[in-house]
Amino acid sequence: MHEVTTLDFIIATAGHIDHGKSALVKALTGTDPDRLPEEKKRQITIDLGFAALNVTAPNGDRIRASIVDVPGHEDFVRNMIAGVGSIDLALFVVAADDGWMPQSEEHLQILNYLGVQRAVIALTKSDVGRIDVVTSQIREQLTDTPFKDSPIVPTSVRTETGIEKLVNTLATQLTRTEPQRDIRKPRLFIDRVFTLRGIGTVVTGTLTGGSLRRGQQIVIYPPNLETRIRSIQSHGDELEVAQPGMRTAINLPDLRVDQIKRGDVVTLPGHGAPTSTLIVLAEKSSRPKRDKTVAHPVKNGLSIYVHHGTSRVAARIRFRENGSLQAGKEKVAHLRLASPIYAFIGDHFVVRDSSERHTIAGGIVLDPDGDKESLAVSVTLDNVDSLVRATLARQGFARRENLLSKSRFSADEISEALENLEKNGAIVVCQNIAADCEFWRKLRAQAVGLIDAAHKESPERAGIDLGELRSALRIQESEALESLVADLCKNDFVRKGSVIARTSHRPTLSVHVQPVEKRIREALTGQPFDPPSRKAIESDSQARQVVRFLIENGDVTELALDVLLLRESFERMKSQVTQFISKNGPATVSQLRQVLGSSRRVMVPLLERLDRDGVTRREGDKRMLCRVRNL
Ligand SMILES: Nc1nc2c(ncn2[C@@H]2O[C@H](COP(=O)(O)OP(=O)(O)OP(=O)(O)O)[C@@H](O)[C@H]2O)c(=O)[nH]1
Ligand SMILES: [Mg+2]
Repeated sequence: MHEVTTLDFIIATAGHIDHGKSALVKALTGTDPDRLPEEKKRQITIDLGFAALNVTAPNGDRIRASIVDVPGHEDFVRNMIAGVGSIDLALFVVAADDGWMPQSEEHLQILNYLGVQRAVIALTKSDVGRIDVVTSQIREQLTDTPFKDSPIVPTSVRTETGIEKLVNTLATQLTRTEPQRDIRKPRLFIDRVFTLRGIGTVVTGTLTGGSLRRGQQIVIYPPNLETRIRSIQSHGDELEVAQPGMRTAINLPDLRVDQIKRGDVVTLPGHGAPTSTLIVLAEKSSRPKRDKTVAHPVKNGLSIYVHHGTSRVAARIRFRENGSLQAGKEKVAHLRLASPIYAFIGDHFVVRDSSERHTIAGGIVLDPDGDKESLAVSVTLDNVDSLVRATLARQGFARRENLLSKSRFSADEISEALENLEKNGAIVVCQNIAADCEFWRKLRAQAVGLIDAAHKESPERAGIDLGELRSALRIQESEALESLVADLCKNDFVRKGSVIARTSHRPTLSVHVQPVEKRIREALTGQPFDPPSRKAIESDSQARQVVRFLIENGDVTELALDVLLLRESFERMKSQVTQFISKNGPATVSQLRQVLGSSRRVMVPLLERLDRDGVTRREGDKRMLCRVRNL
């Protein structure tokens, strides 16, 4: 037996001005979507209107559909696009008396650019029109579009013809529509912001990608405002949780109305940030156009408006292979936006000209964090495995938690893909880093080359400093270096403090500097407790190299910047100091200096060192021994 479920969907109207969209919404739902006084006065729709349609599907499922009613006037296409950004089904309206008109065409293209796959066509004003003629005109117009097989239902709000049939047709279509996915990355593109007395700021929008809960901490991008949801409503009903596919109103009492605007996005923190440079796959419709501006290719470097979600942003478009974008073609392009947007991989957008009179192209986001160097290849955007591989192939590597965070896949789906791909050897996963195999192999080989070169060039050194390795490899992220080092240290390499070396590497001085070493050892042995200053010993670069080697190897102790002692001299001094004090009681620097035959220059840092090491303790101008702790 079929279990009855409740499904939430979003329908939006579309179609030329005066073709009867709002009248139809009223006939379907009882709600007049034209709510602004100016709309009532001018009898046109200016901004978005909303209504609820609850129906029972033929299989018994309850369908809660929200209808977004859009304006048809050419001056308000911008508002129309804001209304159709995240919809499941278009209610495409063509009046039987007028037939196909300019905004029928423009709205169709907008829906296509936004990837809307389903539509029901209402042939309105059937009481005054030519049903057969216009029906075949519509069929012809829809050839080669995703709506080519969409049902056409003649309606009239005057005679109430076809309204019931339209409701049933909508219900049937929606039962065939996949409900919106919950990937735990909710996004609510804000379409209205207002304030209610005693309640405060309210924002509304269509929820996609995940649910929002009362009391939840949210962030609004791009202004980057963090706040809590006080309450949630959908079509006037109080809700604990709003689901994807719901028209949603949320009360944000801690924010002022002027801090938020249409186009901003409500989401959860932790999934990337808005950006203003994007890599996209731009497309231009092949539909024949008499209007030159629309038919004209999109030129490289053109100033445009990008409509994404409910936002509209000025931008400049540049194509990867220069040239321009011809009708019927698609091209990878770089968008530089005047202000950032919060876009995901796979998001659709619409491009309008800078005068905002024409819809000239559309596209899909390939990389929301793209820069010029990382111009993308086209990939299968709906397959998480291929998206992971392509992203890593393009970027080289990524931190696991950042990988595809701005995509239409959940964190679990991405983790699973990483595991599978690693198992199959298609990618490398090391600690927190996921990397492209070829990239990682090259990076590793480069690192090995640098380590070997360091051993060869400076055999006296313990290895290569990690900071040096990082800058030579040009790795920005410290986590990537950590993973690389961990990977190298699995075999053949070893990390010692901030240095990495081959396990087999034993620091040695090269033959030609051995006389220098001899001279230095002699200098330090001559007067072991009061040797010459470091400056005197490090007379040239070879001497400096040897001193560093002797310090790294522990043969020489660096007491102070300018005071070097042979390790054995240091140990002897230490034991003579302790012996003297234990025999004679606390002693001054001067006493100890005389007993040991040293100088203040050496004695002061020596005693400070012994204090630090917990051997001696200073009291007044005397040193005493620290009590030996029973360990
Ligand atoms: N004869 C007839 N007139 C209709 C019908 N539906 C709507 N109209 C009339 O057409 C005019 C426009 O209707 P609206 O519903 O406002 O049209 P719209 O498509 O919403 O217009 P915009 O939102 O401005 O694009 C109104 O005067 C309606 O009374 C119909 O089925 N038959
Ligand atoms: Mg209207």
